[in-house]
This record gives sequence, structure tokens and C-alpha cells, in this order.
Amino acid sequence: MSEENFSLLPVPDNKKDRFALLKEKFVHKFGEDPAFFARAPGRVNLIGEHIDYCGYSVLPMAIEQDILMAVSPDDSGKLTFVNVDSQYEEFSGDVMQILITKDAPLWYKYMLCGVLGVKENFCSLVVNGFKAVVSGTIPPSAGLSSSSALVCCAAMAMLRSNSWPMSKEKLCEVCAKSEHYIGTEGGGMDQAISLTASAGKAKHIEFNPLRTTDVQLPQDVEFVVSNSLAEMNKAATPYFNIRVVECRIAAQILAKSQPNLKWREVKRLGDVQSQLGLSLDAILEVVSSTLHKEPYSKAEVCKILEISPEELAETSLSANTRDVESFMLYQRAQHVYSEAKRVQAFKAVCEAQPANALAQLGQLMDESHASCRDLYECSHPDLDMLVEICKKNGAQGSRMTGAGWGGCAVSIVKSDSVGKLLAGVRDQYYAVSPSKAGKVDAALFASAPAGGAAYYEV
Ligand code: ADP
Ligand code: NG1
Ligand code: MG
Repeated sequence: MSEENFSLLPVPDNKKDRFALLKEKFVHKFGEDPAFFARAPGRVNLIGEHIDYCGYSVLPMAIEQDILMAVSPDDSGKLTFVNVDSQYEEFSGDVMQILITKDAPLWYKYMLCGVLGVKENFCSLVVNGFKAVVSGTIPPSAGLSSSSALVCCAAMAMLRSNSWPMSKEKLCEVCAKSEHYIGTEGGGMDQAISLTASAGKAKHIEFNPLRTTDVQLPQDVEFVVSNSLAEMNKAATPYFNIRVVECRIAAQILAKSQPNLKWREVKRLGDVQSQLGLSLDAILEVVSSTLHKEPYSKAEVCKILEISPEELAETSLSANTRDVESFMLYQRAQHVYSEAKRVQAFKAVCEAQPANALAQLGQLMDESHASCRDLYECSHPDLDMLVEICKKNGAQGSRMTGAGWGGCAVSIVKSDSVGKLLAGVRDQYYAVSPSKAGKVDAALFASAPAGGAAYYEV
């Protein structure tokens, strides 16, 4: 990946009204003009769910919905964050005294993750804070990565407020690491696509080291996103980290079963495959012959690894998973390795563009959803129903996207069937429920691959 930096762009004509309104709010609040705008988009993951933190590549695209900030540096070192949505309370603090507690994932803490992540990379005695008015259009807690857009945008605001240089590649890594301060132990997919996306292209994103490659989607297909409207904040609950921990323990037990591997040095399922030098098919065989389908108790895990519960907490658990007593290891490992295969297959179809590309991509997305629902158990009954409705209305394939336990489905559909799909889902999922009907316009949309994060002139 190139050591590219962000440039300062003029505001595009179709975005002028929103930027002007945000500038007005900034002037009203702070009595001065903002110095610049920073913008970071959300994303929809087309395939490769819950495998980035296991070391495997993923295939997302950016969406138009974003986090936008009007920003002005503050040389007194103060941070002041105001949100145009009044449900998010104003925050003010000192840039030299940032403390991100993991008790409640309040909105401004995501911004502090980005600010602190950037600050840790520079040792200046004088550090500017900044004032920001924030406007977001990504549905929150819906699997479209509003959290990482907020982290990345705040990190960009901090960088420019201090005239600190950093390549996009470095910023992806900084933001992926610093979002962990909120409490979730995710991979780097969301930050990488938000910061590096280019319009018209999906991205294949590999990790350790980070590499991004443009993926040309077939010409005659579109992607439709539909929000089940079941919300799930990943940092407010332990579900996300439980999966991270199950994958880590599965990797460690697989490694322990192999005479040549040192299980204490293994953190990810990807490490086991690479250290054994096996294909994904072969490692799936190892999973079948090594792990049992019944849940593992904490006592059994400790017995296999020959460690105490205290040592297990030290080597493998996180703050909000210390009290978890039961782990599904076979199912989680089967999902991860099979999903990693589906990403490779999806990318290969996009590259070869065979006549039946749509059917093949659709099938891979259907298989991904089944695996998330049945093996990874990260779907939600409403989301399963929504996926079925999308399929009945012309989607060639449909799957939950993002972390899950609610949130959005993404469907692949032939371009000339988009209207039928949108109308069918509107009638059969949204219109039938008074609580959902009023939200359909923001919840259901077709999306082309959008551009990535940027700074804009005031
Ligand atoms: P997602 O799938 O959208 O990334 P997360 O649970 O990871 O969901 O993060 C959602 C959180 O991000 C919200 O609870 C909120 O704190 C924050 N957030 C998202 N959008 C905004 C916004 N427009 N303004 C302020 N905070 C936001
Ligand atoms: P969302 O749903 O956007 O919070 C999370 C993780 C990703 C990835 C997906 C599941 C973070 C910031 N994001 O995304 O890294 O693991 O779940 O594929 O932790
Ligand atoms: Mg998130």
C-alpha cells in the first residue's frame, strides 16, 4: 500500500448544503469559522465477517453515509465536542489528560480513542486540542461502522489540528488499535476501509501487514442495504468480545494439539494455519479431528492448556469476558476458516467475472449468512427474517453484515431488479410494523462503492 497522505479537497457541489449548515452551527456555537472539515464514511462488509481479528482478509466497500466534523484547532489544549444530534451531550476536556474508562461507551469516548491514538505517536510538549461540531448519517449500532468512522474522523481532526504528518496506512493501524480503548477487541477492517476507500471500488483488505487492493465488482450488479432496526452497541455488551475470546482459545487449543507449535505464542486462528503451513481445507480437517462440538467449560479449557483459571484470564480473556464459563470452539473455528475461504472465492469471481458471477457471489453470501447464524451465532431473528424477505424479492444472495446481533443485511441483486427488491422489502419488512414504517427511508437503500475519508476546505 502506498504511503499516501490526505489532501485538502474542495467541497463537492452535491455536498455544499450540508457542509454550509454545519459551518453555520459551528459559527453559532464558537463565534468563529471552522478551519477545515474532516469526513470519514461508514462501510458495508460484502463478505468476511468476524475474521479480521483472526488475521484473515475481508472484502468491504465504503458507503455514502458518514461522520462529518467542522473543526478548529485550540491552542489552549482544550477538546470541545458538540453534536448536531441532541441525544449526544456536549463534551469538554483537556488533551493532556485523556482517560477512556470502559464502563459506558459514550459517544465522545470514541472520539477520544482517535485523539489519544494519534497523540501517542508524537512526543510534543505543546499539543493543540480542537473544537468540533459533529454530524453523522450512519445508522448507529447497525453494523455499518459508525463507531470507526467517528474514531477515524476524530483522529484526522487531531492530526490536522497539530499539523502532524501521518500516512493513511499508519493511521489505519493507529485507529484500529485505539478503538480497543472503548473495550471491543476488533480487527482493522472498519478503519482501513473508511480511510482508504476509493469511489467505485470495493477493497480486499489483508492484515499483518495491512494491504488493500481494489476489487472491481461486476458491472450489472448492485448492493442493497436494509437495517433490521434491532440495535446492538458492541462495547456495551460482552457478545463481541466473547467471540474474540472463543477464537483465541480455539486457536490455542488447536496449537496445543500440535507437537511443533508453542500455544502461548498463538493469539489468532490465522496463526495456527500459517504456522502449520496448511491450506484452509486442511486446517478445517484439523478442526474436525481436534475440537468437539459440545461447549467447553472453563475447567476443561484450563485442563487442556495445563494452566490455572487465573493464567487463562491472563493469556486469553479480556476485562468483560473474565466471568464467561462456557466456550463454543469447534463452531467458531469452522466459521472463521470457512469464511476465510469464501472471501478468497468472492475475490476470485470478481477478478474472473464469469458469465454466472452474480449467481456465484450470491451463493457465497448466502453461505456466509448461514455460517454467521448457525456456527458463529451472531445474527438476530429479525435479521434472519429480513434476509429471507430480501431473497424472496429478487436478491441473488443476502447476509447479515458487520458484527451482527442485529443491524443490517446486505443483498446482491441484478441492477434491473433493484426497484423490485426495494419495494418488496419496504412492503414486507417495514410497512407491516408501525414502529419500523416511519424509519424505512434511512433504513433501506441501494449503495454503490463510495469514496474514503478526506479533509475539505471551509
Ligand atoms: P456500529 O456497528 O455502528 O459501528 P457500534 O456499537 O460499534 O456500532 O458503535 C455505535 C456507537 O457509535 C453509538 O452508540 C454512538 O456512541 C457512536 N455513534 C455512532 N454515530 C454517532 C453520531 N452520529 N454521533 C455520535 N456518536 C455516534
Ligand atoms: P462493527 O459492526 O462495525 O462494529 C465489528 C468490528 C470489525 C469486524 C466486524 C465483524 C470494530 C471496530 N469493528 O464491526 O473489526 O470484526 O465487527 O466482521 O471492532
Ligand atoms: Mg463499530
